[in-house]
Amino acid sequence: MSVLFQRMSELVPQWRKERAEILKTYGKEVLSEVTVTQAYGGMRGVKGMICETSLVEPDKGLIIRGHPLLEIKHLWPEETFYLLLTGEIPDEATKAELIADFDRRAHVPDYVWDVLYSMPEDSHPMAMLDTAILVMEKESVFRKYYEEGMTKDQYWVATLEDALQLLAKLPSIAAGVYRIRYKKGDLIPWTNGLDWGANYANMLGIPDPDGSFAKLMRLYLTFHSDHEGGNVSANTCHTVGSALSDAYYAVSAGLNGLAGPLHGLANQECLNWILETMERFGGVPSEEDIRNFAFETLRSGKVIPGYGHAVLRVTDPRYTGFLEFGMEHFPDDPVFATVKRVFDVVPNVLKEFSEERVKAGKNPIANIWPNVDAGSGSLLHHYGLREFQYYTVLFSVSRSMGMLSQLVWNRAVGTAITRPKSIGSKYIKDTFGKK
Ligand code: AMX
Repeated sequence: MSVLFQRMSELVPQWRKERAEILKTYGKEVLSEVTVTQAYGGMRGVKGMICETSLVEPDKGLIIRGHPLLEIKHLWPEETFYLLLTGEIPDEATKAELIADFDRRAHVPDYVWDVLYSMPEDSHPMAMLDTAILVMEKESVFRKYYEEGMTKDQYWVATLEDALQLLAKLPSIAAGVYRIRYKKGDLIPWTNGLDWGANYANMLGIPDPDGSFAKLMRLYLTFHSDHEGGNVSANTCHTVGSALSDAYYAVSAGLNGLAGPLHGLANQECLNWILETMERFGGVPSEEDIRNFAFETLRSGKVIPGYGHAVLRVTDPRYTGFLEFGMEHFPDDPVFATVKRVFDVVPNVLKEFSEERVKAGKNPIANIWPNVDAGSGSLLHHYGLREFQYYTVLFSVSRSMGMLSQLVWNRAVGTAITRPKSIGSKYIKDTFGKK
């Protein structure tokens, strides 16, 4: 048995005990009240689900299992996945074991490539990725064992097995999607002994003479891995998984949500805005140029992409980490230099514009600081990865770690099927109209 399964076998009974004690002691306490605005407004801020893998604090950003992100940015994705699952950072031997375990599981069945090659040439890369995951559903050991009468206490074991199989194959599939969709030539095979992030970087086929693209991929995969449980992809994966649909169904569903423009697509819009600014001013714009262009964007009724956040109220630490990477590796890259200069200017522009909005009776802009998407695209652009539609696939490979570890945890503690109560507008008028 691998160290991961061994450690999980020790932890799962503890988690179950803790859950039972919490429910017994605090089961009747009230966590959240829900206003009518929240019910109409995407349940924003309603505390109604449990997620142990990570937390997003408005004033700190992403915290994975108690570790603020920038304190663990050195972790490789394998270590991040182990941390998400167990709450512990693995030692070097365990990390090496995980890398070897992915080697054993990395082979992608031929039928996946047949399906991908037969999809329309103009398919969206996210549709290709999600289709590939779904077509592999027949490999699910969870479904197989469930049909054979597996007992509930074994659900997490079969789910973890599915999770490892899927994760090991995702870099090859995602890189394959890139090479097929954008006609980059033959597929590049998985290299045994190379880690998950570096393997993905290598299979994309992006030239990487100094190995820094592989470093970026490791950072990127760790940074996007999880963002607590309520975001669209995690929440969708959780809901589908709560019906005991297996990991292939659940992750594919979650990624279909990530494909939406309000979720995983934002980073391509950010890069577009940066490139538009550069095109307008013929290179790296001055601070004054950026200020004028930002106001022009806002006054035309558009948002400044990459700024603002539903939860965060400070600079996203993931943005900070990416900025540090760019400063270390290519501070003079014009697109990166523009991103940095935008950061020096746009928060003040948004502050002023927010004040104008308030005077006009509109909502303030709750967060004037950059989110993760403000900078990541410029780093990918530097390495020549310029097929913007593909960026969400990179995000997907990473976010699958978070979704899968949440799924395993939920199976381990036996979270119930999701079933919030919905009401109609009549209920609201009847109930509150009488007041
Ligand atoms: N530029 C202009 N206006 C903005 C703004 C921005 N960057 N951020 C927020 N606002 C506006 C909102 O559109 C809203 O206007 P409205 O009341 O007229 O509809 C008002 O400020 C209040 O919104 P909020 O409470 O500050 O934000 P929110 O929680 O409703 O929305 C978000 C959050 C991210 C959708 C919003 O900040 C936005 O559109 N940002 C730009 C797009 C972006 O960067 N998206 C990526 C998010 C990160 C991710 O999930 N990948």
